[in-house]
Amino acid sequence: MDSQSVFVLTDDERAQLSEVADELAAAQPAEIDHPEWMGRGRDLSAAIPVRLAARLRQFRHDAGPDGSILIRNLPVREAELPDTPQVLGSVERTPAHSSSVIALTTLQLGEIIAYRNEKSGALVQNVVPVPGQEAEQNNAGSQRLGMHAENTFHDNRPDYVALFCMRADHDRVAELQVTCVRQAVALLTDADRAILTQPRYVTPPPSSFPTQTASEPHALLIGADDDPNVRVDFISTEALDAEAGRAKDALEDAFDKVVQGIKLEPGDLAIVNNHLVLHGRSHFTPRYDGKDRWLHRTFVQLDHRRSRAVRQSNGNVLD
Ligand SMILES: O=C(O)CCC(=O)C(=O)O
Ligand SMILES: [Fe+2]
Repeated sequence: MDSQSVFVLTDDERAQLSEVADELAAAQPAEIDHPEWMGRGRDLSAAIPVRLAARLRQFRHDAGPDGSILIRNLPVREAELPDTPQVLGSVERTPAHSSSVIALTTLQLGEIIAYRNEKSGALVQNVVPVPGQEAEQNNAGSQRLGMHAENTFHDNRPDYVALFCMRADHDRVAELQVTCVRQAVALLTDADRAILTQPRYVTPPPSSFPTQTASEPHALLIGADDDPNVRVDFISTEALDAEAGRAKDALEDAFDKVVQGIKLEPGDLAIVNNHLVLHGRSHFTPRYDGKDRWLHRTFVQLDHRRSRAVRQSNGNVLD
């Protein structure tokens, strides 16, 4: 990654953030999804180390050449962690130190959101391997997970996806893979770029969203010619005609050429701009012994008004 995409907390900053996380973890009512707990989190997000807040502020303005940031040396109390969960749809409901760290940091970036149909609408979610799900193209699997923008089908896709590592995989081979459209588009022909900016693609919802319908036809490259956004999920986005399909294949090749692997370690938080970056994961081998790879995940939205019509009572969960 570009050096500006990696931000390492000093040990003093880590201790400061750890203290703020303890305060949030103790806030009442002890329910992450309660509006009052989240409200306390917004307040306390102003007390994170100022250098980290400033870096997040710059990242919000411009996500840089990688479109993502890797924050290292965040506090994780490894000795106090419970076993890695092993169930489908695993989420955090009761505040703990680690869930408070990701909540504080990502509330400084924007509003944390979730989807009612996914992970039961919980605002802090777990990414863990689940027995029997190994081959599934979702975050409970452990075979290679294809490159995707998060919730590509949805009109209110998250602006950022944040992944906070508490445990690495046993063999230390699992890589979060990220690939940025800012590097990929330079590898495309003008003819392919022109096709990719036309609404010649649809993306169906994943099985976890049973009540949702497929997207309207959409382009894969959107906005500024010299710095477009990307909207594609190579697991599920379908071309509507053969020529559009060939351009999608060329786009996938371009993204594959500039992909970067990040072996997340405990205390690492990767935040990707979901308009510029596709993410996926390499293969790894879970043991289901309570010590498997374990990430917390949050989604962040910048303009909360944009989704108000699908959020009841001005809450943080989208229908
Ligand atoms: O396991 C990972 O590193 C990423 C999984 C993923 O795509 C997600 O949780 O959104
Ligand atoms: Fe994902």
